[in-house]
Order: sequence, then C-alpha cells, then structure tokens
Amino acid sequence: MPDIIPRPRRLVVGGGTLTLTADATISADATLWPAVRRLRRQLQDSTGFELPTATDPAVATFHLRATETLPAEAYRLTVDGSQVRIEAADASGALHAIHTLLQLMPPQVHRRAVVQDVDWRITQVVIEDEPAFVWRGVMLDVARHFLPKHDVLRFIDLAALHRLNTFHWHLTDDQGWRVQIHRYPRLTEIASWRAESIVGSELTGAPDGRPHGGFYTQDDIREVVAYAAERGITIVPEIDLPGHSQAAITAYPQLGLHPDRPSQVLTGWGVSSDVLNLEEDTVSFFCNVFDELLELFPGPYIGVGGDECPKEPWRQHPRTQQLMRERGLADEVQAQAWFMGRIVEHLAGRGRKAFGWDELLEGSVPDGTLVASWRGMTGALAAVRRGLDVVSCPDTPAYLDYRQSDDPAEPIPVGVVNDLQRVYAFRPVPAAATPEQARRVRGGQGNIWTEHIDSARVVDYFAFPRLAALAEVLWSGPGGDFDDFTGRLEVHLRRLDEFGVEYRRSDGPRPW
Ligand code: TNX
Repeated sequence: MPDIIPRPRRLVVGGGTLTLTADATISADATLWPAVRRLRRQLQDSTGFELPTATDPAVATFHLRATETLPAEAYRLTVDGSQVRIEAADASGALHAIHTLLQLMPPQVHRRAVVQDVDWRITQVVIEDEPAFVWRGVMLDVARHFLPKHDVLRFIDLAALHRLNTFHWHLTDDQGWRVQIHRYPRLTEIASWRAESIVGSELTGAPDGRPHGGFYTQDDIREVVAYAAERGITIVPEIDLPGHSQAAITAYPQLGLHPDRPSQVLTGWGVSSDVLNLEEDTVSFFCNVFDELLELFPGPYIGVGGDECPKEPWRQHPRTQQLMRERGLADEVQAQAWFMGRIVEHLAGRGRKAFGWDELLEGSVPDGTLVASWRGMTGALAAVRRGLDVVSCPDTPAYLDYRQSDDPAEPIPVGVVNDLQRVYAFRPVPAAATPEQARRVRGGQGNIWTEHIDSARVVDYFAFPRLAALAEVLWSGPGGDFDDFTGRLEVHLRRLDEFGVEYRRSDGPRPW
C-alpha cells in the first residue's frame, strides 16, 4: 500500500510500477495547463528530465484530461504500466492529483536539485479522491514575529503538499503591522518595527534588547498571492480590528483613545488595552486600508479580526461613551458590533465577504459572513444555528503553537498539550449540529500564533507533523485510524526530510 497523506478516498493498487525515464512527455487539456506547469517544474527539479509536450495524448507519459463529471477539487489518478492519467474538473483537482502522484514516487522527488542515482518508480494505482471539506486551512501569524517572504513561499509549498487550499495570513497585531499601504506609509515606516521583544512569557520574560520587524511590499504580496494560486491555495489576509491594534495606533495616534499620549509598538505578549476609537475617521481609515488590500487579494473572503478587544478602555473614555449614546449603542459589546458591522458592510459593498473570529457573533452580522470558531466549538455551534457559515479552529486541538507533549524540554510552553493524537482526533463539525447545520461547517484550519516562534525553523517544528494530521482530517474526513495514520507518517516524514523540514520527531523535542 502506498503511504499517502492525506489518505485518498478510494485506492486500488495495481501491483507493478511505472519507471519514469528521460524521454517522458506530457499532454494536457487547455484548462489544466496551470497544473502541468507545477508537475513539470517539480519533476524537472528532482529528476532532471525535460518533460516536453507530447503531440499525441495516447503516447504521452503523463496525460491530464479535463472532465466535467467530477466535482470541484476531485481527481482520478491512474498509473498503469505505460501511462499516468489524471482526470479532474479543474486545475485545483489536477494539482491535488499531482501532490498525490509525488507520494507514489521516491521521497527524493521533493528535492530541489537533480538527484542522480534514483530509480524514478511510480506505484501503479487507481485513485479516486475528493475532499471532505472545502476549507482546509492554516493560519500563520507573521505579526508577532515577521517571517520573510521566501519562508512564506516555502510554507505555502508545504501546505499545498498536504492538499490544504487556504492560507489565512494574520498580517497585523499589537506587535507589528506587516503589509505596505501606500496611503498610510507610517504603517510600515513605524508600525512594522518594535524596539525589542519579550523572551519567554509575558509574566516572567525579559526583554532581549534587539529590534524586530519587517513587512511585505505590495509587490511581495502580489508575488505570494500568485505563487499560492499556482499551487491551488487561496490567501485570506487578516487585518485585526478593533483590538490588537497598538502598532497601527503607534503609527497614527489619532486612531486610538489617547492621541496625545506616546505609544510604542508592543514589545510584550498578551492583549493590549490600546484599542481603536469609534470615530467616523477611524472607520474611513480602515475602509481605505481594505480598499488597497482588495486590489492585492482576489479571494472572496477578507479577514477583519474581531478577537479579544478589551472593553474597559471604551468604558472609561468619555468621548466614546458620548459616541455610543449618539448611536444608541447600549454597551461596549454593541459598540464593537457597530464598528465591525461598518467594516463588514464596506467589504460587502465591494463584493467581498468578511471572515472574523467568533467574537463577531456578539453582534449582528450580514449573511455570508464566515466565522472562525476558536474558543472551543461553542462558537461553531452558535454560528451554524444562526445560519452562518463557519470554519472550526478550536484552540484545542487546532492551535499548533500549543505544546506537542508535556516534556519539559518542549520549546516555550503555551497552553495545554495538543499532541499528534489529539490533533488527529479533531472533528470540525460540532456534535450537536443537525445535518443541515453541519453543512454550514466549511471546514477547519490549524492556527500558528508566533509569540514564541521566531523563525521558519521553529514554525516547521510546531507545524509538523501535526499539520499533516490536521490536513488528513480536513481532506479525508475525521474518524481515521490513528495507528494507520502513524504508519503512513513514517514514510511521509522521509518526504519532509527531503524537503528540509525539522519536524517534531516522535522521540521528543529537537536538541535546539
Ligand atoms: C489568542 S486566538 C489570540 C491570539 C494569541 C493566541 C495565543 C485569537 C483569535 N487570539 O492573539 O496569539 O491566543 O495562543
């Protein structure tokens, strides 16, 4: 049995292998050409074969055929003694087939340089496969620690390898603003840098005395969006409002409650009490920010945040209280709902849907708003009962910044243990949902917050192999056999080795 992760829906093994040689060719129907480019580049890099286009599909080594009989993202992959046939309705289905195909080959196919002495055998199979959930995501927080563009691109490759299709990019927070906005240059001149960071916990940690920062130019963003699209991944950018906004307030003090008090980009962790004010000008400011973002991110969903906004600062601020009275807002929860509602409406007016944390449920939100349920599964249940779509990412077990074991040598412990088995047992649909409500669960995602994760190397350690387990839940459906999964994982880890991923090994934390 080939050790494929995520596990395909139906797999029949043919018995033999097809050996790829230097004279291999490709043919494809026009709509699947984006997938051909991926296949060609991936195989050229490792095998060194040229893979020219075949004139006759019947004799091509790889034949990609478009068929309308399969649903979106589904594929049929047939490898016999002479040919690899991929059938899919769309390029994303063909891309998933390619990522499965690579797992039928020696793990060295994941290298970036030509490997000489490998027999490029492909296991003969017939695979019919389609995803259980349409939203198979991973969130990466690049605000707490900036991740350079090339590391983001590599992370996207890893997500695609696991047949994930959504990258939720948490671009702003109290500790940093990471996206260039032409109209407001101070967001990157000032808000993308902090003087130093707290090492360790916000309670016991000490400042490291080293400036930290960075941001993506709009050109960088366009590059990353295109790179992800070529790999079947849609990017959902997030600007976190109206809390988690201290960096933006430092750059533009008029956005905050105390424009005359000096502020700095937050150097510690935890939730800042520097929240946005509720002035019309502040709403306009962020509508303008979103207007620039919409030019960069073509996807249907735009993240608006909404989590963990402390209410006390508004309660103690006479001008905010006055604005609330004028607008007939009874309390600060309603005040937040008013603010978020204005942003969500603005996006709706431009044909986009808002994606926000489950605190959005505390107010009224328009149909089509997508809720990310992070405080357990109660948000997911509340959302579907209100007729809203939901993405499940309950902190246990979908927070991949939580520790992987209770071993004291695990790097900086956050929260409880989300070990591999717990992540694999994740069920994105709340148990109490009716079948109709269950259909509102679009899927789930793993969230990687980076207070204590300061490089791509450490991102890899926290993400893997747990993200492989999560990807299997989201693609193959929950309830898989854990022992069967860990058996296949042994082989899958060889692929990650070739890729250069320093995942957490089953025998314990890495020595660094
Ligand atoms: C809560 S989850 C947060 C993040 C933190 C995370 C730490 C959520 C929507 N907000 O700001 O980074 O906990 O695990």
